[in-house]
Amino acid sequence: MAAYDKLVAEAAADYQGYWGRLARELVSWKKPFTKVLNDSDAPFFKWFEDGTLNVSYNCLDRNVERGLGDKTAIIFEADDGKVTTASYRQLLAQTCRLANGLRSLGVKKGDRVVIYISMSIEGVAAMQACARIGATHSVVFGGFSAQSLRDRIADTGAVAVITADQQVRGGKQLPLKAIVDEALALGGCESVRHVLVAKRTGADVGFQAGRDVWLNELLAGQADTCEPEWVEAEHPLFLLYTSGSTGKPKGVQHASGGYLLHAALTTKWTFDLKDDDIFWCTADIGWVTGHSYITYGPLALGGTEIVFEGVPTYPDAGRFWQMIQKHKVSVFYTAPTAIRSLIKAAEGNEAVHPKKYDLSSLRILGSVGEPINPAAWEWYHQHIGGGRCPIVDTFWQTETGGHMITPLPGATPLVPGSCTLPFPGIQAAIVDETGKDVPNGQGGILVVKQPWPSMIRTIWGDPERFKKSYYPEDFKGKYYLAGDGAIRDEKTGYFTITGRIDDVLNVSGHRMGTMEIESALVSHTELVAEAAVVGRPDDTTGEAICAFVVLKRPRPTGEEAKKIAAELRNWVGKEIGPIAKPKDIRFGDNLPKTRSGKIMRRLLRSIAKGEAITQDTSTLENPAILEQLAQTN
Ligand code: 6R9
Repeated sequence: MAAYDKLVAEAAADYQGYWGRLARELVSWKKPFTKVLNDSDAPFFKWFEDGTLNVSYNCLDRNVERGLGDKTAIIFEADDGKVTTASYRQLLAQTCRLANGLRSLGVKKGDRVVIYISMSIEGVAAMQACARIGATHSVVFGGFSAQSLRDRIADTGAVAVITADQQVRGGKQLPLKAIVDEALALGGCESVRHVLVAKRTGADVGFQAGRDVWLNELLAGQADTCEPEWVEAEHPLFLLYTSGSTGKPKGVQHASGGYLLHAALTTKWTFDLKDDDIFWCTADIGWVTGHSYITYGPLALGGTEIVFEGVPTYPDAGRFWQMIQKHKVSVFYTAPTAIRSLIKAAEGNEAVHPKKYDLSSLRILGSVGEPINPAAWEWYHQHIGGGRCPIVDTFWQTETGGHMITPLPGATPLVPGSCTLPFPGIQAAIVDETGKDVPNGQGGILVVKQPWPSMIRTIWGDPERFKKSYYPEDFKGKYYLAGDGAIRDEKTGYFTITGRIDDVLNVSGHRMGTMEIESALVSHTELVAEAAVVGRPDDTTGEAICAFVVLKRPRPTGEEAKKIAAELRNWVGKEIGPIAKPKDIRFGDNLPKTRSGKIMRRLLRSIAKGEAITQDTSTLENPAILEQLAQTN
């Protein structure tokens, strides 16, 4: 902790000097920067702006040049357990061939490329290849529907899509290319000139000559060296879509230099990554955690990591523990929702209990995506970490690029359920609605008072929305608003995140906007008149999605209600993706509204939880509806 305090003091005394020093130590620059931060156009901050670099050079070539060419970069385990590895030299060659292939198709610096592929070495190489030629990638999680994929392709104006014939998860073959075809057929994606298709299963898929290209054929003719495109530090490395409280998902834009710095630095300090570690982050590359702690951070440091195609419950719920044993994983990073479901599975079935496995290789455990409840924390600590391994509970967001509040392992004294203290250099604080600091022990709104290198640069194509969402006038446009509530412990100053303060739900660690799900429901124009979506606590998934729906026909009951609920669930699955399917759907003649016509969501939240309504309902236009909604189910 003395070292931690020293770093915090260094950042406090000379903020720019601190970040400048780290950017020189961790990132290799083609042209060194002379200026650390440019805040003249706040909140559009620029970091290291006159420096140039290439992110893929930093993650690959640099390690080969350091003598790590034969070191394993990626240990890939397929759904069926088959293992393939790639050394740094091999990953560099694969990335270069793909980068050359993209260039041969006319893809160049500044173009956007959408990647819709499952967990694979190809997926990581595709991201690295985009970075190599200065194309901005936007990875779309393989669980999103054709409609969601279309929206993202259209918003980015991508010139190419990289995908695979199929994906394999939990023993099942699922479509990828067919969904890309469907997405492109929906229209609005005329910018797409090419679809690159990797062969995963060899399944028969549609092929449009001229547009579609088999990846293996494209790569066969390419050289395995490729001159990197040296880009300015602020060049957009990627766009990643995430849910906000209103409107459609927003394309969070990240820069190259500052992002790479924080991805590398947090991997180094939060995970204490050492040369002989086997690091495993179980996230998907479709989420920000997969970007920072699979594709970029560990590779920038020359680490060895696992990339896993499958799911934690196949062939059984011992899969994670079996893989930790098999690959001698030393640093393991996963989500509370996975831990909770594996606790349930282990309690129900001795055979998949972690005690059946040798987990002695582990030295550090991590948690991300949602608050970890103390009971899950204790189980993780005892049964997975053998009571020996520190747990780093890392709070951060798509927008922050890397860890913001987290313990440093072995240093920070741990408290279950608390993400403890800000990462050195991050000015996290808790304020009230007017932006005034609140004293410890009193909850408030989580903000970050100073810009940091890996922060979101803008929302793609919508700078006004960026300003409004993250630098609202309430705080005089000065502080970054995370969208979470938090409280600091009176004695230790430790942070505990109390959850989102906006209309964003966190279901199994996935961010879902209630408005997005409502729009999907009401887009079923034949059936649905009106819909309101709220969250309720769930033991396994953290939060569960509850939809209150008014149909264009009389309120259904019994079997008919079940049938329509199933139809609407599938509809939402098709519109957004299976992760957005409501767990509960209740039908009403109406929704509780104020006299001015506003839906009173806080009442719906109480009903969804099964709580008695204690709130003031005097402004309600139609109080009788509450009883009806409470009865349904
Ligand atoms: C990395 C990631 C961000 C939201 C965030 C917060 C929640 C993430 C957390 C946590 C409590 C943690 N969250 N980590 N809450 N403790 N350790 O998850 O990004 O998908 O953008 O979600 O997730 O609510 O605002 P993203």
